Amino acid sequence: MHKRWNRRSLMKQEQTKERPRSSSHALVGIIMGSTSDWETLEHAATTLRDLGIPCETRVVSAHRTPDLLFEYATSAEQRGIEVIIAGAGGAAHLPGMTASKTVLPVLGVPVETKALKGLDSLLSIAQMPGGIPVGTLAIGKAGATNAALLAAAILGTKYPGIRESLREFRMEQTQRVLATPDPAAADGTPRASAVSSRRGKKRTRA
Ligand code: RP5
Repeated sequence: MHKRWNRRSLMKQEQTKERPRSSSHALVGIIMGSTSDWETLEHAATTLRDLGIPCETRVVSAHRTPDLLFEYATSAEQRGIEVIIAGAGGAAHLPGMTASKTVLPVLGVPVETKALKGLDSLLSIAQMPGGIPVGTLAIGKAGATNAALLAAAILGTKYPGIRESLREFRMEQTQRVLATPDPAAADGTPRASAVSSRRGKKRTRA
């Protein structure tokens, strides 16, 4: 029989573990199929660092080191990891195989490839069979950054401090966009209206 959870018992559980074990204890595990994927996955690591979320980074290849993949995925929960970000390119089996060996949320980042521009990675990661989900992000840098932000949102349901860091990040991002409403004005390029009004003045003088 399935155990029935109610909100009160869940909240009681959360009260006992609402803080990470220590400020440096990794909550997010970032794994990638190759050192060549670091160029992409470093954006996940940087974003987590900016949000103050401790993470660990490892090369774990589904094809070249399958035993290590199994060991990583099966021990992650016990080691205190709460979300796994897995990036891979081509026949990108790492996120799916990791998800098959843990109940932790796994976020997949398709790495852009030379041959197929990452479409191969995207489809390999996204097309999981029903029953083993991988939260699949966009190809490349945007996907890596968003994987970290999504990890923060997941952790934010448990850690209020992380939720507030994420809220602050979003507010700053909005402010940055609003601060530069006209990119032409910002880089010194004259605006179309200013150019046409100068032309109009010339015509008047002639
Ligand atoms: C995948 O093969 C890796 O995730 C990487 O994106 C790709 C190429 O790996 P390398 O040949 O650069 O090591 O398993």
